[in-house]
Amino acid sequence: MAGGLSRRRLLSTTATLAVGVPVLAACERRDANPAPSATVAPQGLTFPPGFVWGAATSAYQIEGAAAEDGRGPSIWDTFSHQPGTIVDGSTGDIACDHYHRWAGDLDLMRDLGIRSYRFSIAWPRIMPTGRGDVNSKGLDFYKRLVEGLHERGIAPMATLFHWDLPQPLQDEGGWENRDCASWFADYAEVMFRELGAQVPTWLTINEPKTIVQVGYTYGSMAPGKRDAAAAAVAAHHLALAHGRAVQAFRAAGVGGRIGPALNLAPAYPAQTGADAQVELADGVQNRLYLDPIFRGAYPTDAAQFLGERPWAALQGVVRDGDLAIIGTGVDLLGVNYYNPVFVDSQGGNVTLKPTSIATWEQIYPDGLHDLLVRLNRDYPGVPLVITENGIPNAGAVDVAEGVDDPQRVEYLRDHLAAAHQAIADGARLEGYHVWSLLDNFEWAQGYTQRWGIVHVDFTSQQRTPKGSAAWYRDVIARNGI
Ligand code: GCO
Repeated sequence: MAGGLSRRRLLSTTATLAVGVPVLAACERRDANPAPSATVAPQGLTFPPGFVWGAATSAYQIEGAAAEDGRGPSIWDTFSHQPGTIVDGSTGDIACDHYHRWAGDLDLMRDLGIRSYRFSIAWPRIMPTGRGDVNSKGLDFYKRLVEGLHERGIAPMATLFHWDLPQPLQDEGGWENRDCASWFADYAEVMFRELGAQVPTWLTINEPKTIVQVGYTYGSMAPGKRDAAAAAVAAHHLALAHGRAVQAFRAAGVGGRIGPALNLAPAYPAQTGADAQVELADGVQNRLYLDPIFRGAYPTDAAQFLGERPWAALQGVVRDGDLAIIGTGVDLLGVNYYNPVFVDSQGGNVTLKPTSIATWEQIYPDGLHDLLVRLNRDYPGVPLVITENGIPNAGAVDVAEGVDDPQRVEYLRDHLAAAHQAIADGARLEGYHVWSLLDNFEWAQGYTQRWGIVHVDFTSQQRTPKGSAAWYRDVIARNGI
C-alpha cells in the first residue's frame, strides 16, 4: 500500500469515495517531476512588526533513540517495523538522532534567526505505557530542550500529539476507545504542570484529518486500519481529546495559549457545474474538523459527505456534553497548508496544478491566501499561525546536490507572498513555520523525501544548511521577502 498511493493522494480521494465515484477516477496523476509554481511573487513585501518566523518538526520524525531512557513503543514503531509499510523499508529508530544532537540543532536555528520552534512531545517518552507513572528521564529531555530554546532566544511551541500513540493504548482500542480522550488529557495535564510556565504556545493534536483518513480509512499510516466507521469514531474521540486537553490547560491556570493544528485544503471546482461537490469536499477536508471546535457542532451535511454508515457510527459515540467540551474556546488555530483540492462535477479530485515530488502536493500558493481569508471570515476572531508549509526534494541526493534547492525557495517565497496578501486582506496571521527544519523520516515515504531546509546525511548525521536555509535567514532578518 505504502508504495502505491501516497498519503495525501489518499487524502484527496476521500470526497470521491464518500460519494461513491471510483477511486481511480480521482487518482489521475501528473508526472511526478517537480515543476515551478505558476505564480510569480512580487518582491519587497514586509510583514507586520512582530511577525513570528519559525520552523517545525515532530518527535518520531527526528528524535530516534526509540528505546532509550525508558521510552515505550508507539504505534509508529510497530507500524514502521512491519515489512511493506514504508517505501524504503526504513524506520524512525534513529532518524536524525535529534535526541542526542538537539543542542546542535538548536544552534542551527539560532544561527538562522528562527524565533519560534514547533516540536512535538513523544507521549511514550513521558508515559511509556500511555498512562500512569511519569518517566522522569523522558520529561527531562523536553525540559532541557525548552530551556535550550529559551537560552537561544527561540520561543517553544509544543505539539502534544503528532501521531505517536503509545502502543499499549492502541492495544486497548486507541482512538476508537472513548477512554483515549481521558488518557490524553491526563498526559496533557502532566505536561502543563511540568512545562506550562516555560512553553508559551501549545498545540493539542496535529492533523486529526490525516489520522482519520490515512491511519483509519486507507491504512497506509499507523495504525493501519481500513474501516470508514472506525475512522469516524476516531474523529470524534480525537476531537474530544482536544477539548479535554484545552479544559485541562485552563484548569492548570498556566499562562500561554493553546489551540489545534489542522491541515486544511481549500476546495475549488475543476469545471463548471461542480459547486455542490466542492461543498461536500470542503466538508471532508475542512469543516468536519473546524466546526466542532469553533462552532460546537458537526456540519449539518456530514451524513452526505461522510456517507451514512460512518456518520451513524460517529453519532453513535457522541454523548451529551461532548460538543460543549470540544467547543471549549481556544487561543489560536495552527494551520498546516500544503495543497488545495480541485473537484469535478462527479466529485472526483483532479490534479490541475504542478506537483512536488510528493505527487499529492499540488502547488497553489493562492490556496493559502484563500484559506486564511476564509478562516477569518467563517471562523472570526481566532488568531492564525501557519504551523506547517513546505516542499520535499528527492531522497537520493548527495550533499552537493541536496543543498541546492531553488524550487523550495520559490515555493516558500510564493506562499509567503500569498500569506502577506491574506494579511492585507484582513487575516489575523501571526506567524509562519516552515516544514521542516531538518530532512527527516517522512512517514510511509521513509527517507525518500527530504522536506528540510537543512540537509541531513543519515549515515554521518551531518547537518548542512541548504540554499533555502540561507534564503530564509535573510527573510527573517528583513522581516519580509
Ligand atoms: C503532516 C505532518 C508532517 C509531515 C509533513 C510533510 O503534515 O503530515 O505534520 O509530519 O511530515 O506534512 O508531509
